[in-house]
Amino acid sequence: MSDSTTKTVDAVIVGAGFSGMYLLHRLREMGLKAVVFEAGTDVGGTWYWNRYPGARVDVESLAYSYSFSNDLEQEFEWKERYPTQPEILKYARHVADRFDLRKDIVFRTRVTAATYNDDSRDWLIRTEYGEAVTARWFVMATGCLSSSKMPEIPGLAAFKGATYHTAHWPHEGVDFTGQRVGIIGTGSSGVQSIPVIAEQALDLTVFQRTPSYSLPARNRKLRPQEVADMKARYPEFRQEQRESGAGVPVPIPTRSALEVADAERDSIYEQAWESGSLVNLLSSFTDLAVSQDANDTAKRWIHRKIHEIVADQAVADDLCPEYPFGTKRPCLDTNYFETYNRPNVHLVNLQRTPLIEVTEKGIRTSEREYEFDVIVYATGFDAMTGSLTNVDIRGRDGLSLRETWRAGPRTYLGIGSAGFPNLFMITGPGSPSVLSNMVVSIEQHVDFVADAIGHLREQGLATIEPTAEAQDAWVDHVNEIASHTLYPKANSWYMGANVPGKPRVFMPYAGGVGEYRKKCDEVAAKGYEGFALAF
Ligand code: N01
Repeated sequence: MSDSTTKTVDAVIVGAGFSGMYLLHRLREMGLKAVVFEAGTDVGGTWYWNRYPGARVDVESLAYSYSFSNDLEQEFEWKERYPTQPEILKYARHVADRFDLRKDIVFRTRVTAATYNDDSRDWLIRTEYGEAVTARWFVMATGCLSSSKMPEIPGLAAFKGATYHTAHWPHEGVDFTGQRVGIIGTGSSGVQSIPVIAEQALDLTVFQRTPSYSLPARNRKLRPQEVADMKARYPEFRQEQRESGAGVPVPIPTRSALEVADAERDSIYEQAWESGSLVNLLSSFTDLAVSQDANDTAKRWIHRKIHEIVADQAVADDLCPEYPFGTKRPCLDTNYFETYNRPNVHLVNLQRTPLIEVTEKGIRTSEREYEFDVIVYATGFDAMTGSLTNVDIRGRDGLSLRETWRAGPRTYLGIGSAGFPNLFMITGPGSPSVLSNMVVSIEQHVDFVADAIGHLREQGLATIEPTAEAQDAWVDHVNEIASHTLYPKANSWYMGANVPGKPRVFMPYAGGVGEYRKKCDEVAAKGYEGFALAF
C-alpha cells in the first residue's frame, strides 16, 4: 500500500548501467518523470563494479558504444581497440554528464521489493532504506552479469589474509607486490586478471575447475585514420550491427568446416586467431555451433595453439578445454597462456585434485594445503536471472517472480513476463543479450520499451503484459533454437550450471540479433502482438 509520503513518478528504473542510462534519457525526452535507483556510487553498471586488473571489453570500442546520438558518437575519443575498464567507465560518465542524467539517479540505493497493485495499476517499489515510490512503469535494467557469486566451499570466512572478488574490486586497486596469491576461476575475469596479477605477485597459483578457450586480443592503440573512417560511416555501420548475428558485423560464413581441406581450414583458423576477434573465430564456418564434428576441428586446432604457446606440455594439457568451442563463453586475452611459462605461476587442476576448503592460511585441495597472503575469487555470477530474482517482485495477485521462475525463467521476448503487468526487463532471459554485443541489444530493448510506453500513452492505455500463450510459444521457440545447437552440451552459466540447484535451461536467445529485432519490430507493428494491452 502506498501512503501520503510515497513519491509518485511515471517510471522507476533499477540500475544505472548502459541500459538504465539510455532508458532514462529516452523517457525524459518523451516527457516522463523517471527515477533510477543504483546500488553503486556512480553510473556504469558492469564497468563500475568490475575493476579487476586487466578488465577490458572484448568487443571493439568503436562498436561497443551507443548509437542513439550522432554528436556523442562523433565527440568521444576512444583510445584503444579494446578499451580498459577505466576508459569505458569514463565513457559512461561522459554520457551521464552530457545528458545530465545524474539528477534523476539515486545512488547508493538498492531496490529490494516491488509490488503491483491491480486497482491502481501501479507498482510500489521499495528500497533498502524503506523508501517507497509508486510508478506506472517498472523497469529492471539490472544487467545480465551483476549478481556475483562466491564458490560453494567450506571455510570462506576462515582465511586470515585479504580476499577480493573480481566483480567487487576496491576502487583504490590492490598492490600484489611481494604477495603469495591464489586465484579461483578461469572464466573471462580470471583469464584477463591472471596475466596482470602474475606480473606483480611474488607467486600466483591458479585453481582451475574448467579451462577456457581464449584468443589473443591483439589489442593496440586506435589509429587516427580508422577512427575517422568509422566516424564517417557510423550510420551504415550501426545498421550492419543491428542486422548481424551478434551485434558485430562479420562476413557470413558459407562453408562447413568439414567441406574444406585441412590446410585451408587451418589457415582460416589462423587468420581468425591473428585477427584478435572472437566473432571472427566463432563464425569461421557455418556449422561450428551446431555440429560436433565441425566443432571438433576448431577444438583440435586451438588445443594445438595452446600446446605451442605453453612450454610445459602437461600444463598445456590441463589448459585444453574438452567441451565444444563456443558453448561456454570464450575469452579474449593478453598473454594468458604465455603466463603459464612464468616461473612464479602454478596451475592446479581441480578436476584431478578438487577444492576441499578455504583454511586460515589458504586453500586446501584433495592433495595439499596452499598458503597465501591474498585469495582472489574470479568465480562469476548468478547470470541473467540472479539480479531479477534478488528483488522480491510481486505481480498480479501477489505472484512472485522468484517462485514463478523456480523451474527456469519464462518471458515473452526477454522483455516481459506473464502475470507482471508493466514490468519490463532490459536484455532479460529469452533475448539475445549475452550472445551479442550488449550495447546493441540494450539500445534495441530500450527503444522497444520506450516506444511501447509511448504507444500506450498515446492510446490512453494503462497496462501491457505478455499473454500466457505468446510467452509459452516464445519459450518453446527459444528452447527449440538452443536444442539445434551444441550449447546445452557444456556446463555453462548460459545453462545456469554454475549455480547449484539452478534449473538447467539455456537462457539467452540463440537466433541472432538481426532475426530477433525483426520479430520485435513485427510485434510492435502489429500493435504489440502477444501482449495484452488494457485501459
Ligand atoms: O565468470 P565465469 P567470469 N570451484 O562464470 C570457476 C563476462 N565478462 O566473471 O567453469 C572452483 O565465466 C568457474 O569454473 P567452472 C563474460 O560474458 C566479459 O569470469 O564453473 N571453481 C569458472 O572458471 C563472461 O563469460 C569480459 O567449472 C569455481 C570461474 O570460476 C562473464 O562475464 C570480462 C567454483 C567463473 O567464470 C562471466 O565471467 C569478464 C567453485 N566452486 C567477464 N565456482 C570481457 O568483456 C566457480 N568457479 C572480456
